[in-house]
Amino acid sequence: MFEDARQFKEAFVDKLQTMQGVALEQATNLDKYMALGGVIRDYIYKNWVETNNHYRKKESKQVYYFSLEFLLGRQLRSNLLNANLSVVEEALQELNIDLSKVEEMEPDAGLGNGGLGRLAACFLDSLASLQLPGHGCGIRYKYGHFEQKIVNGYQVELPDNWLKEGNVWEVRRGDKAVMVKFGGQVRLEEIDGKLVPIHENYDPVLAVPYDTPVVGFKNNTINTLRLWNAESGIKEFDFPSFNHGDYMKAVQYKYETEAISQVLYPDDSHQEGQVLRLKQEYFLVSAGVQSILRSYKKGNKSIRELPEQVVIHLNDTHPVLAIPELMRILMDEEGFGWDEAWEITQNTMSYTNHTTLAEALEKWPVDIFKELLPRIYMIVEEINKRFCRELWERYPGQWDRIAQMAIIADGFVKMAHLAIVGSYSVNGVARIHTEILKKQEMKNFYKYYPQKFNNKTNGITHRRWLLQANPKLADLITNSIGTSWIKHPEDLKELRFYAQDASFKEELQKIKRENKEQLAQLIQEQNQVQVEVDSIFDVQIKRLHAYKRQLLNALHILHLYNKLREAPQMEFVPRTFIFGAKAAPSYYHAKWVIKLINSIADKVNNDKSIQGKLKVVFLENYRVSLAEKIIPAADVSEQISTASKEASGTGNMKLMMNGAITIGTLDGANIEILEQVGSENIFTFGLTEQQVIEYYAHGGYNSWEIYHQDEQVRAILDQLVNGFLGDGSKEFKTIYNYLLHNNDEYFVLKDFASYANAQQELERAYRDQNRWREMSAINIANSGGFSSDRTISEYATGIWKVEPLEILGRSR
Ligand code: 26W
Repeated sequence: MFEDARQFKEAFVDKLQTMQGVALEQATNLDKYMALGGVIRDYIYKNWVETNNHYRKKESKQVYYFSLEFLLGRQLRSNLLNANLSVVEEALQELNIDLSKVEEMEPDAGLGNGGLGRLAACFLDSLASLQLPGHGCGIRYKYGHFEQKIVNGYQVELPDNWLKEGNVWEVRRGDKAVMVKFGGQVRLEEIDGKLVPIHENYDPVLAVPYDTPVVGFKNNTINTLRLWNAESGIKEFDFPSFNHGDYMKAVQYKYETEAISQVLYPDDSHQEGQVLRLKQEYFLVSAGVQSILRSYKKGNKSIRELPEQVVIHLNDTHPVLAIPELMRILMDEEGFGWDEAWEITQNTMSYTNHTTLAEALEKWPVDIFKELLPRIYMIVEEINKRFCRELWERYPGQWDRIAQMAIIADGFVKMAHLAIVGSYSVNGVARIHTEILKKQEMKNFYKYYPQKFNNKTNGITHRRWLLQANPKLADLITNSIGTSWIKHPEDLKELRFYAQDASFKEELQKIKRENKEQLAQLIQEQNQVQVEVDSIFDVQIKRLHAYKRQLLNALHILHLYNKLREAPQMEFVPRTFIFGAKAAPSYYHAKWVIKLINSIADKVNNDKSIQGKLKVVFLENYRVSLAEKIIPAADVSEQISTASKEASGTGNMKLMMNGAITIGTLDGANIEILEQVGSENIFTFGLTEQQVIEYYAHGGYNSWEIYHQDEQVRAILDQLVNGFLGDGSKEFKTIYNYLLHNNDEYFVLKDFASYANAQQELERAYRDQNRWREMSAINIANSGGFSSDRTISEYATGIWKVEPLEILGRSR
C-alpha cells in the first residue's frame, strides 16, 4: 500500500468521493481532512487487526491505563508521522493541497484538563512506540474541555462540541457493550449454604466502547484507546412498556443516563463532590474491568493467573473504584472467596499519585456513595474493616494513627487510602514529589508499606513535542548527530559537543527566530498585537492556579513597566510575555488573574512612551494544538510554582526540549532539569520546599511586612487598587486582599524580590547571545531523559513487568 505518491493520490481522491461525495475540485478543507483521515485510518486499521491477533495468540501480559482524562489533541499529524507515511506530504503537494490548512480542520480531542490528561496521552504514544502491550481506558465525553473566549479581558466558557463533524479515528463497537448498575438495593440470600448478594431495582446503564488506534512509531504496533459512551439501552419499542407507557419517564431516563458521558469536569485540583462525577468514575471502571475480564476469559489462562497477565494502572484516584469492582466480579460472578479475590486484586492494581494539594484529594460522603453504589460500598466497608483490623494488630492501642489511615472515616470514603491499600505499587511523578509523599502526606502508609512506594519521574513524547511540533529543529539535530536520537532520545546528549560549535548555534538561532516569526504572526491575527520578533519570548502556559503563580509573573511585568516608565532609556532587552491558561469556571481567583493579565496587557501594549519594549499577550483557548505552536518559539520557560506544590510539571520538559531556558523554583521536575543542565544553564530562585513546609507548619510569614519594607512591591500593589489599570478594580481589589489580608497563601510577595533578581540575571545572560545559544543547546542536549519513553520503560520494568512484543506488519 502506498509504494509511492501516485498510489496514495488515487486512494485519497477515491476516498473523497466514497466518503464525502465530492470531487477533488469541489472539496473543502473539511472534506479533505475527513478523506485524508479516512485513508490513513484504513491503512492503520490493518496493523491494528494484526497487533490484536498477535497479543491474543501470544497471551502476553497487557497493561490497561485507566484514566478519566486523555488529552490527545490532534491525531492527523502524529498518525502520519508514526505510521511512516511520508509519501503523503509529497502527494498532497503534488495535488496542491496545503497540509497545514487541512490539519487545522481537526478539532483537538480535549478530553482532559491539563498535566494529568496530557501525561496519559504521552504515555499511550510511548507504550505503542516501545512495542509494549498497553491500552488506554477512558470516557468518550461528548463535550471536552470548554472552549475559552476572552471578552473584555474576562474568561467566558463555551461548550466544546468536538464530535460535531464525526470522528474519523474511532470505531463504535456496539457488540462489545456492557451493563453498569447504579442505585437499587442489595440483599444477601443464602444459596447452597453461601450468602449471595442479590442486587435489585437498580438503574442499568449501557456502556458502549468506541476504540481509537494508538500508532507506534514506525513499528507496526497499534494499541487501543477504548473510550466508553453511556447510553440508556432503551430501544424505541421499549417505550410503550416503560411502566404503563410512561413516555415522559422513559425520555427522562434516557436523558439522565446519557448525561454520564456528556461532559468532562473542567476542574483540576479541586474535587467538587458531585454525584455525576462519582457516576462517571464508577461507569468507567465497571465497564473497563468487565470488558477486560470478558476478553481474558476467552483465552486459556485461569483467573488465578490474572496478576501475571493483566495490570490495571490507576491514573490518580479517579478510577480507584476499579479495586472494589474487580473484587465484586471475582466474588459475585466468578465465585471466589474474599481472601483469594483480594490477593488477585491487590496484585493487579498499581496507582500513581499526581498531587499533594489537600483540596484535590478525593473523598466521597458515605451516604451519597452508599446510595449510588450499594454493593461496591459493602465491599469497601469490608476492605476497610479488614485493613483496620490489620493495623490494630500492628499498632495496638494507637487509635489516632488507625483513624488517620482508615479508608472510611468521618463520614467519608477516602479514595487515596483505598488506592494505596488495594494496589501493589504507589508512585509519585518526580523525585521531590515522591519524597514529599513519603515523609509528609502519606507518611503513615509509607511506614506500613515501604515496599509499595516508588518514583517515576514524568516525561513527554519527543515525537509530538519535538519531531512533529518543531520540524526545523528536528532536522538540525539529525543533520548534526544523525537519526539515532529519534528512537533513543537519550542520544540527544551527543549535541552537547555542538554547544561550542559556532555554525550549529547560528542555525539554532535562525530556527528559533523563524519559529518566533510564525508565532508573532499568529499573535497578530488572534490578538491584533504587534510583537517584536527580536524581543525575548517569555512563556507561561499551563492551567491557571494560585499555586502556579501566574500572579507573580503578572506583578513582575507591572514592576518592569514601572521601571521603564520612569526611565524609558534604561538598558533593557525588549520582552514579550506570552500567557496561555484556562481557569476552572468556578475558580474566581484564577479568573481575576486572567483579567489582571489582560488589563496589564492593555495598559502596557498601548503605552507609546515605552517604545514597544514590553508587550504582554494572553492567547485565548490554550490547548494542545496551540501549545504546539507556542513552545517551539519560546526563549524563556516560566516554571514558578510555590516550592512543594507542583508535583512534576511536564510543560517545563517540552519547553526545555525546544531550547527554552527555564526560570523556575526548586519544585517538581525543575529540580531534575537543574541536575541535568547544571546551575549555569537555568535560573532558579525562591523559597525551598523545606522553607515553605516550615512556614506552613510554624507560621512566621506576614505579607504586610513585605508591603511595608519593599517600596517596589508597595507601588505595584497600590496600582491594583488605585484605578491605574482601568476597569476591573473590584476584581483587583480581591487579589490585593488575597495577598495582604489573607496573607498570601502561596508566597507570591515573599518570592518577589528573588524572582525579580533572577529575571535580571536572565536578561543579562540574554544580552550575550552566544552564551544564550550555548545554554539553549545544552538544554536540548539534556532533555532526552525527559522523554516519556524513558518513563514508560521504567514503569514497564519497575511496576508492570511487561515486555516488548514485535509485530510483523501486514501492510508492507
Ligand atoms: C478531582 C479533581 C481533580 C482533577 C485532576 C484533582 C486533581 C487532578 C489532577 C491530579 C491534577 C493534575 O493534573 N496534576 C498534575 O499532574 C501532572 C502529571 O503528573 C504533573 O506534572 C503536575 O505537576 C500535576 O499538577
